[in-house]
Amino acid sequence: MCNINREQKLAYLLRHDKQYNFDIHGWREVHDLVENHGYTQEELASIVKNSNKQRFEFSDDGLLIRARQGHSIQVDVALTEATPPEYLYHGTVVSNVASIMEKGLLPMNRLYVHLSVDESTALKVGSRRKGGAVVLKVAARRMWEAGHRFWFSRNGVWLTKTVPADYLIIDDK
Ligand code: HQG
Repeated sequence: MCNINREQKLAYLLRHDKQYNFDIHGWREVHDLVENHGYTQEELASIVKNSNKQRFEFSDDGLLIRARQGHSIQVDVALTEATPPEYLYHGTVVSNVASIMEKGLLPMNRLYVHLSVDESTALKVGSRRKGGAVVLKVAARRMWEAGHRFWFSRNGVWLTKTVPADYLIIDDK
């Protein structure tokens, strides 16, 4: 069984912890999490295996662990650059929409804007926050054709640096 709070704490420790000196590829020593943050090897293995979004991975030798995406710290987690499908989706809340339609989608505290391959996933992302969820449709292929770069993480999240408002369509289903 995977305790969601322990997983969330791990997500923080692997994506946002400015106190730790991460390797440039985002790896943190398993030993550090065991010694200083109260995890056991078994608990970490269980979280990595059972994370519903497959957020984390171990190095081949099992000594290091990292998040696959979602960082605010500057790391290069070997994302795959790729040509996006015609449309990708971004889940947000009503109160952000006016600002987004003015300034475009910005990465805010993270390194990238996060996009989903389908509307239902984006709706779940938007529903994490209070306020009505809104799904924005992103004309991703048109952006790519205009020179914007896209990557995807090993757990299937699409990433780009910013999405100018011209490429956004409000899906009010
Ligand atoms: C919004 C979770 C106003 C943006 C999820 C979002 C995702 C703007 C918030 C992943 C804006 C940033 C990322 C603008 C963007 N004006 N608001 N110009 N541009 N925003 O958490 O995409 O469970 O950094 O719409 O499932 O919500 O952690 O990004 O509401 O995949 O693995 O600013 O985090 O994955 O919020 O979520 P976030 P996000 P995990």
